[in-house]
Amino acid sequence: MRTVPQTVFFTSPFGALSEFCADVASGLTQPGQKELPSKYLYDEVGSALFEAICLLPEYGLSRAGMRLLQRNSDEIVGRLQGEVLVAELGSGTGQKTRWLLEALSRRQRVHYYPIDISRTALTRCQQELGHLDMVSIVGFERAYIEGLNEVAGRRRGSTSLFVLFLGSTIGNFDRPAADQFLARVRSTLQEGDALLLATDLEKPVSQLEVAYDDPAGVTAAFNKNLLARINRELGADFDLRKFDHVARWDSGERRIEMHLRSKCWQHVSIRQAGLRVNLREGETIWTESSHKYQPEEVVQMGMRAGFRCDQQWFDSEWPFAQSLFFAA
Ligand code: AVI
Repeated sequence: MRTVPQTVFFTSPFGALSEFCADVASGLTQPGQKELPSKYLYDEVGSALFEAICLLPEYGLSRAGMRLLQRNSDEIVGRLQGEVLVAELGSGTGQKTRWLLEALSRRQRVHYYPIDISRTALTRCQQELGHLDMVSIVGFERAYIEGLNEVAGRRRGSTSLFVLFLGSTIGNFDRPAADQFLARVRSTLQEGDALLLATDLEKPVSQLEVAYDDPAGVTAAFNKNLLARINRELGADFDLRKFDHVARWDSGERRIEMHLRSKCWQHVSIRQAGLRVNLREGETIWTESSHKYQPEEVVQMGMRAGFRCDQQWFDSEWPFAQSLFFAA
């Protein structure tokens, strides 16, 4: 049966710019290490650059996640009980989700709720998935937990929720913040609801360093675009040529950190924040962390948040895991 795809965006009109301005100001004026939150890497240019990163031979992460879903979606979906509503945290372009939705649509009508702070991502997701038979899409332009609460409010009767967190974005949270985030996800769920969580696994440092500092310079452009975004949106005057992209492995925290290192002593003004910032030669602005996991660590992380791990699937080419949890 062919159903007419339904797409509705619930948009978020307030406060985005002033929150960005406040976060930039506090990250660049805090004592010690200057920081910018990684969520701001993803404006329209940054999202396009991230998609280009995913095509790089050095960056195997997203292809691994995709392969796992392509190969195992029927099995994953087969482990879910009864009717489910699907909520995806950070839909991105929706490409990886296709396999799961197709598998589910072979057994039920699918209500799919992508949740993303980027309207562009939701639109791309609709373009990618909107034509699937038996699938209706209602996108939420929201922060993850806020959107998830709204989706949870739509459940009826014995329908359960199947939450997808597929981009391995959990790795961009510090470990304690990842625990807290999963606990917040759990608190919006009922016993028996499911969570499919993607995580990038530990691998040789040389492989990680080149994945986050590719020779073509795409990741460097992705990182520097954050400064360009601050220029565009907050009237700042960062000179991107005065910064180097740096990707370094922290063996204690088991994470790749991305920084922007100032090549010289410089000052920058950010008009909308009414701020002037000094940077020393060699000083860095920390823009992202990407934590890498051991498989058992992922199981434990889910358990601490109130889930039980049902099954994990691993990619054989690029160490990466999809872990299926049920709310306990
Ligand atoms: C979105 N996230 C999982 C990516 C990662 O690998 O941590 C973001 C990224 N940063 C640099 N390259 C890709």
